[in-house]
Order: sequence, then C-alpha cells, then structure tokens
Amino acid sequence: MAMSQASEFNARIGADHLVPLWEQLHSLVPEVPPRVCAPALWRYEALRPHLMEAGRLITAEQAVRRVLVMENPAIPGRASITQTLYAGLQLILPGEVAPTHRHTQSALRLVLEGQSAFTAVDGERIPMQPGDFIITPSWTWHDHGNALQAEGGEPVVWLDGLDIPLLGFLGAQFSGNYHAKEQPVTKVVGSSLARYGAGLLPVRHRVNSPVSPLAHYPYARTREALDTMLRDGGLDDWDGVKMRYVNPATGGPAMPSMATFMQLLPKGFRGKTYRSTDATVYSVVEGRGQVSIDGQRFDFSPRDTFVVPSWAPVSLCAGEDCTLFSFSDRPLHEALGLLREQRQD
Ligand code: 1HN
Repeated sequence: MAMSQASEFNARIGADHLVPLWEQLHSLVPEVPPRVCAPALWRYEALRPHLMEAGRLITAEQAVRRVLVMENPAIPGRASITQTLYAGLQLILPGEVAPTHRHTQSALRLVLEGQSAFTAVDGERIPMQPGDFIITPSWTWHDHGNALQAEGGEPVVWLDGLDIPLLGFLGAQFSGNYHAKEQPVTKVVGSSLARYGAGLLPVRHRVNSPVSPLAHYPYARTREALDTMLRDGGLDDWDGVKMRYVNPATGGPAMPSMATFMQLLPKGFRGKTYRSTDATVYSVVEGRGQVSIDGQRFDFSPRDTFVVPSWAPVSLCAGEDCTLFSFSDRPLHEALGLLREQRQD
C-alpha cells in the first residue's frame, strides 16, 4: 500500500473510530515488557524537609491526608510509582487527626519514623512503631491520630502503598466519609495480633476472605525471624534472607492486590541479579547499601524509597546489615498465571 493511500485510508476509517491493527501490532504485544516506568530512588534526607514544610503549610485535617506522592519520573501526573501502584510519604504531627474515611483501594503502611501515632482500622487502634507493617484493607474505615506534644507526641512519618492506578484502570473506585472525625474504638489494643498473630486462630474462625484478619505485623518480630533464619542457613544468593508477609488463615498475601516482603542483607552481601514481571517498590528500613537497577546504580540509606520496574534486572549489595521492605502487585500476576521470574547466575 502506498503511503498516501494508507494515510487517506486511515483518515477515512478514523472518522468511524477505527484504526488499522497492523500499524501497532508490535507495540500491543511486545516481546518483553516495555520500559514504561523508570528506575528511581527518593532519598529520605532530601524528601523529609519538604514533608516537614508541608506540615507547616497545611494541617492533616485540612489535607485529609498530608502526603507527598512519589511519582515515577517516566509517568508524571498519574500519581503512580509503577503502572499499577501508588506510593507516598505521610506526615502526622502531634495532636493531629486524619479523619475517618474508607475506599475500595487497599492501603499498606510501613512506619518510617516516630513512635507516638496510631492508625485505627475498623474499630481497632494500632500503635505504629518504626518498621511496623500495617494493612488497611479495601473498604475498611480508617483514621490516623497522634499523641499531644505534652504527652510525648512527635512527628510520625510512614510510607503508604495503595493500588490506586490499578483500581482506576478497573473502574472500581468508591469512597465515603464517616460521619465523625474519629471512629469509635470497639476493640482492645493488640486485638488483631492476639487473635491472628500468635500462631493461633480463634477456634471457629472460618476463612471466607482473601484479606488477612491480622492487621499489624510488628517489626520487632519480623526482625527477629530474619535474624534467626540467617543464623539457620537461610541466606539466598539473590535475595539474602527474604520473607513474605502472609494472611495467617490462608498463607496468601495480606491483601489480594499487593504482596509485601521483608529481607535481610548481611553486611558485605553482594546479591546476584534477578528480575520479575512484578514492578516492585522498596523501602529501606535499616542499613546502607547499593542497588543496581537495569544497569543504573543507586546508593541507599535508611528510609529511602526505590522502585524496580517490571522485568528490570536488579541486584542488591549491603555495606552494613540491611533490612528492606518491599511491595508489588505480585498476587495479580500469580492469579492470572503471568508471574515470570529469572535468577541469573
Ligand atoms: C488514603 O486514604 C491514605 O488513609 C493515604 O492514610 C493515602 C492516597 C490516595 C487516596 C487515599 C490514608 C491515600 C489515601
């Protein structure tokens, strides 16, 4: 077909909202995942002053959620750190309340600094300690609070991970506000941990949900498990010692759309190269090291966030004992039979 003939044809069928497949077939079904997202790292040291400035500009209540969103530099304007996931750092100051609401988007929290805040999820107040992983499942009422300064309140910062871009793609977004700022507390502190986080389940607990009944995964326990596993020969050449957070009733992920992990890299660890189809967001809990993503090297320090795009080769090195939290949309890849991983020698 001559070029002028093709463009004349395209214009004519375009008027009827038709396009020729043959001009885009290759990009619609690429041989390997295309590089839509870029590797990127956000240094906490650089980000923190902006977050504290936001704390002077707007209250948590005015903002509803006082968050700086980490946007993937290759896809700006979409509040996305990967094609399916959102990540941001949230600040709550002493005495503040982030009001109660709910939405169909699932949220995860990883506490970065400060000890005086709590998040309330469906009637349970969960105290937040650095390194703790806490879930806010789809459609659960949630609000956050912090102690008054006179009672030991300090600025508290955490990482939020949500499946916002994914739900936008699916057209499955709903949200609503609670009629009061704070929801009533109906459970004792430690309720979810006692019922579901002690290697026990209430005797008549029946599994009918892909959402973990355990909402709080304290760092102290995670850290101890990793440390013991390291001494027990659990070191992997690619991952270090890597564990996944589970729904204790099913062995599946804590929430159906996002998998979460914590890994320990002992000082001097030089990891082999790995890649997988699930683009992954990392948050450094402890230690300094280096990550190479698609040939780009980044030094990382505690509380830094970095993102590894889909199918990008990644390797990790630790200058000190490091612990890294990470999350991805892996459960979806698994459910659809699409997860591919490659471990290079
Ligand atoms: C949200 O509800 C929270 O509850 C954090 O802390 C970040 C980003 C977009 C939409 C809702 C929270 C959010 C969010």
